[in-house]
Amino acid sequence: MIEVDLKNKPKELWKLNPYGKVPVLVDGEVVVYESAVINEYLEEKFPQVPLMPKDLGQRARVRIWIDFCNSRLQQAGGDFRHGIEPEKAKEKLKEYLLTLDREMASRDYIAGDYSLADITYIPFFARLERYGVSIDGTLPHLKAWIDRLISRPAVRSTP
Ligand SMILES: N[C@@H](CCC(=O)N[C@@H](CS)C(=O)NCC(=O)O)C(=O)O
Repeated sequence: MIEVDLKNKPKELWKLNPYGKVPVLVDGEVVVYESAVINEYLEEKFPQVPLMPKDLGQRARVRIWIDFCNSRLQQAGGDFRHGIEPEKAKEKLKEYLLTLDREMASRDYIAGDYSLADITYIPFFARLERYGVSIDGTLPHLKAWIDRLISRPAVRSTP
């Protein structure tokens, strides 16, 4: 694993990813960027550890929740963090977290079994303070899901 100083990006990063962002996966000759695409690549490369359901409808559910994280939650969190209409971003964050709390009232994982959808939320949940978010007793189902995810050994052992 190569860590990159994002305030002083090396030229190599731009060669690998025209967006100049991390993460980037280099697998031999294959270069993959965009975390959702990296996750799908790893899913297809290592089918022995399935993180996508077989059922077509369930697969769509997984992708809907991946999209919710990337296009809504992460977007609002990023806006808050970078001071882009922060009040509006905070309202959006509250709305999205409430939606997730309601969803999680009836299940342990966001789209059935533990899947790529849950994994997509982990970086956000592991850094809630960055986004000015604290999860209190008003969002108990969301809190239980976050605890379930961040206490996984693979998550705990990730720096
Ligand atoms: N949609 C991209 C977003 C990647 C992203 O924003 N990465 C941040 C670090 S978490 C970054 O590289 N920021 C540096 C920059 O935007 O200049 C993904 O999911 O991979």
